[in-house]
Amino acid sequence: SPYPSIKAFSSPSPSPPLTQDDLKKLAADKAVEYVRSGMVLGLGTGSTAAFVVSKLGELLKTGELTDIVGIPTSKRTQEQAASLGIRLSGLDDHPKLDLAIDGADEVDPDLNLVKGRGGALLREKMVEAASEKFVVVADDSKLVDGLGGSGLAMPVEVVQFCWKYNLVRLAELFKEEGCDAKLRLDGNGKPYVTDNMNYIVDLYFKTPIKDANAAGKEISAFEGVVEHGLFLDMATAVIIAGKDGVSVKAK
Ligand code: ABF
Repeated sequence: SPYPSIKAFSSPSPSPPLTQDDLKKLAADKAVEYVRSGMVLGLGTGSTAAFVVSKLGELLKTGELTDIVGIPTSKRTQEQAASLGIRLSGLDDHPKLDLAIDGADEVDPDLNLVKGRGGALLREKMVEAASEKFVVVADDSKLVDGLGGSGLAMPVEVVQFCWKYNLVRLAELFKEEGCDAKLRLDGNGKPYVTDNMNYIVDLYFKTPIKDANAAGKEISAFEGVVEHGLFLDMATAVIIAGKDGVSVKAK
């Protein structure tokens, strides 16, 4: 035909929408911009943090970063980082970190967090509390108005001994929030065992936690509770990736 096809006039087809993994990677790449050579760095756990670790591996390989010491927050992260040739250490040798980067399950407007659905909350909290700066990486599905408001689990790590005793006490503590407490199971229907050989009781709330500060203190006061997933006043910045781009909220 003498006429050019309509296709020739049409604008290029729009790029496919970003997947959740694309968003996680965008947040991870932004966070890695905070990393400098020579830093002692807390390495988080979870799929978003895994993008951070692999980006660090790339930059060490190209020589854009040098002399990084990583403090992993789980055995999983330890294995990933080791496979990328990242030098690793622990809090005993490096009790002060320059920066920790990790994911989160919920982020509230004041940068308070729920963490630990990945099961690594104890080491995460220890490493992140020891860090001068703690940057959170997340996609925008993690934003909530109040902690516990996503309807997903808020984990509490408990010792194995008489775990049910604490499960019942935890459910009772959050009666007003309509709390359902469940022992976390692994893929085989057996109790999930953390890196520290403890169990996890997952708390599901019908309404957000009324006073997260008070709740954190009350949970910690239970004998046999090792740690909980409320990370309050710990994050120095949160990097959120959404379909409209990446935003950084800092304290
Ligand atoms: C870690 O990984 C945990 O504290 C949190 O539970 C989880 C988030 O995982 P993902 O990035 O895969 O959503 O940060």
